[in-house]
Amino acid sequence: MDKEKKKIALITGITGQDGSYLARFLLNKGYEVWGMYRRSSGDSHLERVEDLKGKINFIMGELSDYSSLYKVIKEVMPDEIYNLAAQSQVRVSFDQPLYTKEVNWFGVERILDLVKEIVPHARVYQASTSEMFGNVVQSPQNEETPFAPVSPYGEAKLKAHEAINRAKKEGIFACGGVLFNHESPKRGIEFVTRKITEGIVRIKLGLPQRETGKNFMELGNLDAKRDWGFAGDYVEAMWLMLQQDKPKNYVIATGETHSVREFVEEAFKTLDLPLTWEGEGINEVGKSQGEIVIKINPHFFRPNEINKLIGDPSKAINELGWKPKTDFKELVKIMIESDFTKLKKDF
Ligand code: NAP
Ligand code: G4F
Repeated sequence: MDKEKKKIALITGITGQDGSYLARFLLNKGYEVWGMYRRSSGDSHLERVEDLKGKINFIMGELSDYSSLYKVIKEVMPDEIYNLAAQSQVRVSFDQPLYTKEVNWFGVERILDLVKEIVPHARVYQASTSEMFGNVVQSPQNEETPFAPVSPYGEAKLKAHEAINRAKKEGIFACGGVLFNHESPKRGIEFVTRKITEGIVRIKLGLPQRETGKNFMELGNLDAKRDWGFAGDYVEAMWLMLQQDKPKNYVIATGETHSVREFVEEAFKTLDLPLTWEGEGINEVGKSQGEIVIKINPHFFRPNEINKLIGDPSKAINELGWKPKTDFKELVKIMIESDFTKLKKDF
């Protein structure tokens, strides 16, 4: 890319998992990258992007505040906007439904309104989600599958997705990437995959669990199935969507589904630890070398659960030339190795 004509990208949610991968990807593509972060009482939320200080521009902004978004967009004047910021935890959305809608739905309406006013040429990527499908019967899910969300998070994201479709009809280049679960060593510890890899490494090293201080992990529904990919692969798809001739929505997934139980089993295998299951329902336990290492805690169940998600990424493969590069086993290995290295250092 010509130095004088660097494209300007604005990433909201720069401090999150995807923001940190996408910023690196766009820097490599020669973009001038601006990352929007929100106010916090400390600096710790910047840890995923610590090494990007001096390489990208950081700008403070808040999705629930129109005037702050106005200032951000006016100052950055982006060519591409990647709206990754969100209250992204499904479980939390049941306890904070209105806040979740304020940020995940109205935040998107605010951005689209400002794009129309200030930068109508800008291309907009919206972080839509497989959570919008709910417990739909069609499997695997693709771009034609009807949406039927079962959580406030899914509902808010669907409203935002509809706003994106509306903006498209009004002439804005806006795309909704319907991304299935994607994970990495940078995944937040409150999501199940990272909770598992970090927790099992603690078991391997004989360290107490971070959450409970005890020697066993607590998990919720072991039988939910998700289509898990690697975040580093998925940010490329976000960028590709904004480089097309026409704005379209795409499903981004691996096309494989695994249960939480299978993720746990694979993680134990990766660390050469034995694992057996005993009991049923909330009394089920996971045992390793004679010790109980996993218990079920109903606190982690959801009022409404999605039992199985599996995506069909054919449209993205055919039209974007995108494909997932990291398979399930490799993903578990990458996450385990990273947690092992981190915890071993502090040990
Ligand atoms: P994440 O790690 O939870 O990051 C979310 C980001 O949003 C953080 O930077 C967070 O800032 C920021 N944020 C939250 N509320 C905000 C607000 N009110 N104003 C401004 N910023 C705010 O999520 P992720 O995994 O990177 O996911 C990125 C996006 O993709 C999210 O929109 C998520 O809903 C969506 N998505 C994710 C997946 C997945 O499997 N990862 C799948 C489909 C869709 P703090 O650091 O200050 O909290
Ligand atoms: O890791 P999770 O919390 O991810 P979830 O709910 O699927 O949401 C993630 O993926 C969505 C895409 O489909 C994104 F839109 C969203 O932002 C987020 O990134 O839970 C995965 C599964 C669920 O079925 C949950 O019930 O794991 C089950 N689970 C079992 N025990 C647990 C636990 N989930 C969490 N977080 N913690 C547990 O202890």
